[in-house]
Amino acid sequence: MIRCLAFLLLTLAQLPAFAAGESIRVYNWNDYIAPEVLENFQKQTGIKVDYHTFSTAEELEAVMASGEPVDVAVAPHNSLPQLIASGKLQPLDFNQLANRKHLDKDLLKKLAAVDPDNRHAIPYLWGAVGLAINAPKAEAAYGGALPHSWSLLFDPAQSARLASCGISSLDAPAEVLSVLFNYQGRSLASASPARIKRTGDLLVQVRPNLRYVDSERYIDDLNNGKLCMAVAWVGDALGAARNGQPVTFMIPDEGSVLFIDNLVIPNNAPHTELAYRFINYLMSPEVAAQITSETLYPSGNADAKQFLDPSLSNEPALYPDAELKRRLHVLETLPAKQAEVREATWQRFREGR
Ligand code: N2P
Repeated sequence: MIRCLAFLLLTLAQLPAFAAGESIRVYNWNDYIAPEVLENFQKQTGIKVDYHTFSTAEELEAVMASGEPVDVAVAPHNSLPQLIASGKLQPLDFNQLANRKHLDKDLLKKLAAVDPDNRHAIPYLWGAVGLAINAPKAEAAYGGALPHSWSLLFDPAQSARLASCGISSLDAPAEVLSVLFNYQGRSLASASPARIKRTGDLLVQVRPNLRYVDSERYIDDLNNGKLCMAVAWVGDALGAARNGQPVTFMIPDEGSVLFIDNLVIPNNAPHTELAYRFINYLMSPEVAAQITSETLYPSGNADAKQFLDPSLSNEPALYPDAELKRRLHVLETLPAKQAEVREATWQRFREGR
């Protein structure tokens, strides 16, 4: 009888701590996790993940504003000040995040500028914006070697030469406007609303040279050779190369922006305790490495590196060297008035009119 009871207790101890049927609702960017990570979490814990994706920061903002109950979301760093100020995020209980010790300290320091003391956000994946270039197609259309410059996009005469082989832009107003200001030798952070509007006019001027403005559609099109140049997030560009396309990820000489995407627990999360378990799972170095290997975005987890294939831990786009780091700046957060002008300008660009 005693032996039997001991066996039963042992068996119970090995079962997931949560009864089947519990679930959490998660919102993440498209193509931003390894599917087996979700499957393994569900298998190991019995917690079902009701997984949703979005492809623009604006979509996530709409979800957060709608009051829909969400347990875990992946929010860009430049959305954090507004989310925190409006009370949309829970301050984190670090005691429930044992794997927090693996996080990249430099990244935490950068994040503290938008989330004081790192109270609300856990860096998940990050990276640069650049140009994904299918060189054989682009050089043929351009008529020779390509300059290492954002002029390929922002100079209307240059982008017109590439229009026939297909250009696309991310639907990412903060990133693209910041890169354009930087290309012009100016800073978006200190720009007046009038200046933002004028700079937006330049974007509208090159719009006819672009096929579309979309942050998801370009992934397939790069993979199928249907575009020769795309404003891209690093992992999406490296993904096309992994799929055998002659696509390279170029960070032009003028430099570019960095984004940091973060795991957060919204204030209205119905299952906070399960949310912590999910976040802590994603923060284990092996799991973080699995995610980087699949998505090709650099990890917020410093200890993930040792679990990566050397082809990835030696990839400069994932682990930039000092020279590249100097040319990358963290995407700035704009005051509300400037952000409004940026959005209005962007509508015109996105729709192409
Ligand atoms: C991957 C999404 C990248 C997120 N498709 C950039 N913030």
